[in-house]
This record gives sequence, C-alpha cells and structure tokens, in this order.
Amino acid sequence: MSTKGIIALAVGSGLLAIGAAPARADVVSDGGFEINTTTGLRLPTEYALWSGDVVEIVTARDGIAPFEGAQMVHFLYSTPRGPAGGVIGSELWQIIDVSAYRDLIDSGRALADAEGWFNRVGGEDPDIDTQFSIVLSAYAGAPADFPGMWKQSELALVEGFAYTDGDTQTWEMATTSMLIPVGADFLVYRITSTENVFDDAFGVEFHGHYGDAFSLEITEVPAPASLALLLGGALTMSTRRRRGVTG
Ligand SMILES: [Ca+2]
Ligand SMILES: [Ca+2]
Ligand SMILES: [Ca+2]
Repeated sequence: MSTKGIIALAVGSGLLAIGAAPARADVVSDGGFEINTTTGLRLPTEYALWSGDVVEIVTARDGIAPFEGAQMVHFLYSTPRGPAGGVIGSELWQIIDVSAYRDLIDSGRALADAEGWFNRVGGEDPDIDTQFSIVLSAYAGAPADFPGMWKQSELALVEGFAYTDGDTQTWEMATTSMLIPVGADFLVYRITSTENVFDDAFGVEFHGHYGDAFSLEITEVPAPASLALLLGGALTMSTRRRRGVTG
C-alpha cells in the first residue's frame, strides 16, 4: 500500500514538471532494494513489485558494499525453482505504471531512460560470469495479462548491457532508452544477470552477482527535429557520470 503511494507521488511530481522544464522523476519502485518490495517467484501481474527468478535482498556481502543505501539485490538462480542448464538469465521484473504520462505517450514524444548498476566478485575462477543488462519493454493491455505477453507481444523492446570487471570496489553502469510507442499502457523493467561465460546446470550458477540503484525517468522530447540532439546530449551526460562515479 505505502509503496503504491510513493509511486503515485513520484509520477505526479514528474507530470507537473513536464509542463515547465525538462525535469525528471524516477518511476521505478524500490529501485535500490531498500524497502523489500521483491515478491513472487513468477512473472509480475501488478505494478510496483519486483518479481521473477530466485534472488535475495542482502546487505554488504562478498566484499561488495551496496551502490546506495544499505541493501542490494543478489542474483542467485536462472529460474524460479533454482539452477537449470540451458537457461542463462537470472531475471527480475517490475511492471511500471505510466498512466500519468498517457497524453505525452500518445503524442509520440515520451522518452524513457533507464539506468542501473551492477557488480560481482573477482577471483581466479575462469567460469565467473560477467554480463548484466537492463531490458525495457512496452505493452498495450493490462498488467494482469503480462505473463502471457512477454515473449511475443511487446510494442518495443530495448536492452542495455554492463560487462563487469573483477574489482569488487567498482560498480558498472547499464543504460538503455526508448521512445515509448504510441498506445503503450505499461512498461516492464527487467534486470538480468547472465551466464555468458559458463552455463551451470547444477549448484552455483553465479559466484556473487549484485545489482542496485535502478531508475527510470520519463521526459518529454521537445520536438521531433530535436531528438537527435537530445540523445547526443544524454550520451555525453552519462559518459561524464560514469567517469565521476567509478573513476
Ligand atoms: Ca540499495
Ligand atoms: Ca566491479
Ligand atoms: Ca554460471
């Protein structure tokens, strides 16, 4: 209940800002895993809850401190039941309510920018996986129907990757963005730790893989002709931030 209140407030303030200046508002709920809104071992069917494969919310572990706050997400297994061969992603989903942005989306000028941070253990084991990603997808319909839609019915889907180093003191950033398709009723934000090096079928799939500080901001694209300019500016800005935080 309180979670939904926070989200409504965040969306509301974003909406107010859109009419004036290009201000930004985060529409992900508990993107920093500080209030434990992670729930089911299944695809989500309602707004503002993280749900998916087997993960746990932890404090500092494996020599890795959370990127922000006191907690972070620890990716454990590639399915809701545990380890499996042939399945390489430990994924967590959240359905994002964008109803407050309805008019902006249907004008074709709603830009969604996602950003998040990943880190993992180092060590000599050559089987340690390194790849993480954020996937942003858009759908028409109702959140309750999402489990039947996700593999085939998205209006748009983008993915941004982070390839992590073996230094536990640095966090690596992933970003991705999309122009939200006209007619989209909700977005889905997915974070993934991927077995890109070795697909374990049993036991430990990930040696110590973490994520934190996931955000999504929706802003108005000023005019079609300015889009290329705006994206160029956003790229420059994220490069500067990456250097500032990890350098
Ligand atoms: Ca956190
Ligand atoms: Ca690192
Ligand atoms: Ca693995």
